Amino acid sequence: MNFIYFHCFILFISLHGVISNRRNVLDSRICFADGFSFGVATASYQIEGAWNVSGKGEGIWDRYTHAHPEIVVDRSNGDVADGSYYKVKKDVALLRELGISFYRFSIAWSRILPNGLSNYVNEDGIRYYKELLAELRRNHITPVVTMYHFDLPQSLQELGGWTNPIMAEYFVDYARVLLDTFGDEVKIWLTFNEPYTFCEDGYGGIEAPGANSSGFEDYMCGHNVLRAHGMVYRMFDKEYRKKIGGHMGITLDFSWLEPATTSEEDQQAAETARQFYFGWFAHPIFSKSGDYPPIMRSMIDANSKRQGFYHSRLPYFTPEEVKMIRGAYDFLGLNHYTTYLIKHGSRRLGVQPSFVDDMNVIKFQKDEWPKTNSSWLKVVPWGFRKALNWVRLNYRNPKTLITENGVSFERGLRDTKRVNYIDSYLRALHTAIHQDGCLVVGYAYWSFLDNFEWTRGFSERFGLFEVDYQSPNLTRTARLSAKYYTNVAKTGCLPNNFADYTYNTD
Ligand code: GBH
Repeated sequence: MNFIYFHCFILFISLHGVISNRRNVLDSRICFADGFSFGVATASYQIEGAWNVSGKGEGIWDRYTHAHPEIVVDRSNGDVADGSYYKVKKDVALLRELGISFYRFSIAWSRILPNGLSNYVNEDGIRYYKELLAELRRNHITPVVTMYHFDLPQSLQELGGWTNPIMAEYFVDYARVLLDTFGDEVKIWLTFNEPYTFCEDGYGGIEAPGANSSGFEDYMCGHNVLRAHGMVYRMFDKEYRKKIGGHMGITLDFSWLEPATTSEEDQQAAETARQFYFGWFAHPIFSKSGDYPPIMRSMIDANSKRQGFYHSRLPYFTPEEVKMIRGAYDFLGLNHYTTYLIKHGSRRLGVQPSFVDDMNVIKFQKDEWPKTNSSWLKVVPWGFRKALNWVRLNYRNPKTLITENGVSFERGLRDTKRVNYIDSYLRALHTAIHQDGCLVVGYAYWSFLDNFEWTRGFSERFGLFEVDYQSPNLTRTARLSAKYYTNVAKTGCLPNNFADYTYNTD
């Protein structure tokens, strides 16, 4: 067993025990198990910049932000972003300072395959990620790599992007290049980040590629992404696992959805919403029976029929596909940020047809819940515990890695609100693990750095490190939360009071 494989083996199976004797018996702090891992997360388009440098092909977010600057609140784009493409050494030094044990980042498909296809591989793209991996290795930080975080090569979008079934084959080819090239170094893989988000917001809405075709193209996208995920997992299992080892999962976003009232109708509506928002992608992969959630199947079939369609707008898997996709995971990557309330909807919600109309629920948040700098994100830590338990009960307690949890606040280094957010969510997570028995092996904070927040541009800041976008070298400065998180990562414990890590940020 080589070092890296051993490292991952420990991370996932026996829970890597680098930090031992963290506490004595009199210590009243809340502590995670010795093997529990802390990390931070980023994504290629949001931090790299260098959008057209050294052979990189155009991605859909390049095209979209250039053609439609008005779609981004501050009319910014990811052309330069955090310039992480040029700052491998600097960024890894900061990661090391954080004391974390893993770093989750994504690979830009069009940096590796500029046209999206496997016949031409861009050597400089390979060089960049190899350099990053080597630097992480030197610093004993385990890479967790996402193959796809929203940035499809533009050339593939011209073919219809994820609405085209052939995209699954092209994704398999891309994954093969990644496994062949980086498989020796990377042992923890995520195929996709948040298919719900890029299928619903991208194909059902106005994020890139901005198809705005909810109730149709969102379902086509989801269908092909699920097929693509299953195909890559089976290829990994058959051709790579024995040879190079490793673990493969998928990252899904799960906001907790709580019934607005105790009425039977609202309880039912909240469960339907969970099946639509989360079960859409989780049920085919993680449930015992596989395929789409039965409630999603029946509601969309019935709605389609009522609307005069001969075929359901939600495509059908073949029995072979159901089998291929079911169980296609070694672990679940879970993103969790916030909670919503759900009320039963009275028919005809918004545009018809649409995802929201098919689901027939009303989603909102409570005014009293603490606000953040993102309109969709309220601080509701108890929802984290509920979401984790719902996963445990519905999908036979899968091994889970929290691949994102985080919050945006205003600029500034004394971000006590962020410290409070992380601390309260980590407490909820601790309860879910130690009282409820959820099998969670690690936690990544989103994000390592302030970055390009899609249609919110640079106006929403999620970073443990602040980035000064006015300074020519995009200076990174640790916030108070970086110090707090360093303490947590190094001790495995939540400090009893914030004075434990108070530090002068001036
Ligand atoms: C994550 O998604 C993404 O994985 C990550 O790239 C991103 O940086 C991070 O969130 C923080 O934003 O604008 O009101 O229509 C979390 C799920 C889905 C939440 C899209 C925000 C848009 C809400 N996100 N959603 S709104």
